[in-house]
Amino acid sequence: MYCDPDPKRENATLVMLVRNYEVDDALASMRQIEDRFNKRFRYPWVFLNDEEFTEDFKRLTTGMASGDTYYGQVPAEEWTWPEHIDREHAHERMRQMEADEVIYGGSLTYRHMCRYNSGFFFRHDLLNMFDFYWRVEPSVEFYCDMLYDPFKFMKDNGKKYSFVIAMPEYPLTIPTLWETTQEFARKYPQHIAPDNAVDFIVDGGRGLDGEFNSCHFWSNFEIGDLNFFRSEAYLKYFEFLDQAGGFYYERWGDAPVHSLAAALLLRKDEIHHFADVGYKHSPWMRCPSDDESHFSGRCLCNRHESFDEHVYSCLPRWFKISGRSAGSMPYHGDRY
Ligand SMILES: Nc1nc2c(ncn2[C@@H]2O[C@H](COP(=O)(O)OP(=O)(O)OP(=O)(O)O)[C@@H](O)[C@H]2O)c(=O)[nH]1
Ligand SMILES: [Mg+2]
Repeated sequence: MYCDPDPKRENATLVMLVRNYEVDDALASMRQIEDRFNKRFRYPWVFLNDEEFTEDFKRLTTGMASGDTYYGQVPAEEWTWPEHIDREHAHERMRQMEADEVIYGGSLTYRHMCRYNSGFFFRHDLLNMFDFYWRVEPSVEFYCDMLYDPFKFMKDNGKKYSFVIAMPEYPLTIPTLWETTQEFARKYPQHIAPDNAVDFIVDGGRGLDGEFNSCHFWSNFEIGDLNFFRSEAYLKYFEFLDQAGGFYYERWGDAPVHSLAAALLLRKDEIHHFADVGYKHSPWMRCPSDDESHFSGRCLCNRHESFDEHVYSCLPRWFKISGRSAGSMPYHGDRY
């Protein structure tokens, strides 16, 4: 158990999986989160890497952090293909996906990364001591001050997963992810939550029998409850997917995996859309649409260029099933 010296803080951390050579991009993300939020709270940062962090990386990122910093290496056995994967077949599929110009279609390390983010990051030794995490990637941008503690908001409101951007996944990366998920749901109905968000991922009210509409939460931003990922339901789901082999024979991303899990294993009221966060992970940005965020000077972004307005945004589906609307800004508790 992580023993936080400040009782005002939640048992939570910022976390970044990152390579040494991405240090400048990591610092750029950190600077923004520190300025917009963390300098008032001083939450710790956990950095994870499949290789050892360099002294330079550690010194620079520790210098940028207002809270404590921790550096961990991913266990080698969690960053490789599992035994049951037919490597020759996987290589063949990778060559094919590369020829089909699927983004990262030919990359093995990208697959290791997606599998790691799907099944392991939340049980790394350094994260075992925390309840909540905020995932940060290198080179992301935050356009708005966050004047309250989102971890406290999550905890006080029973939220277990959250997002800012939702869009369709590229179907060529996940040809059999949905049928594998349907199989899981048939085999383990006890893990499917009542009042879940299946209507976000399947159109027309057809539930688990329908087709996946490819909508997923863009997981490069996530604030979530680590105990959800460490739950029996999620671990069973990950294990089931891992056995099916799609992390390697296809190119299942952690975003659709986390999203399908959140949509089916959680109640929909346990998922939160942070409507007040302005955020960019290239090439897409989104910006709060309400007047107050702009007239107060809290945000600096063009709401008319927001991905929320894009025809590909899945946010309207979320609003439909959650009963929220673009302008509604839920109460977020105390400001500091
Ligand atoms: N340590 C380590 N981190 C990685 C590796 N590959 C990706 N990551 C990290 O995993 C996260 C996701 O990888 P990205 O390359 O950003 O993947 P993406 O967001 O789908 O694609 P782009 O950002 O558009 O390139 C980022 O935080 C990366 O820094 C790797 O081989 N080693
Ligand atoms: Mg990225």
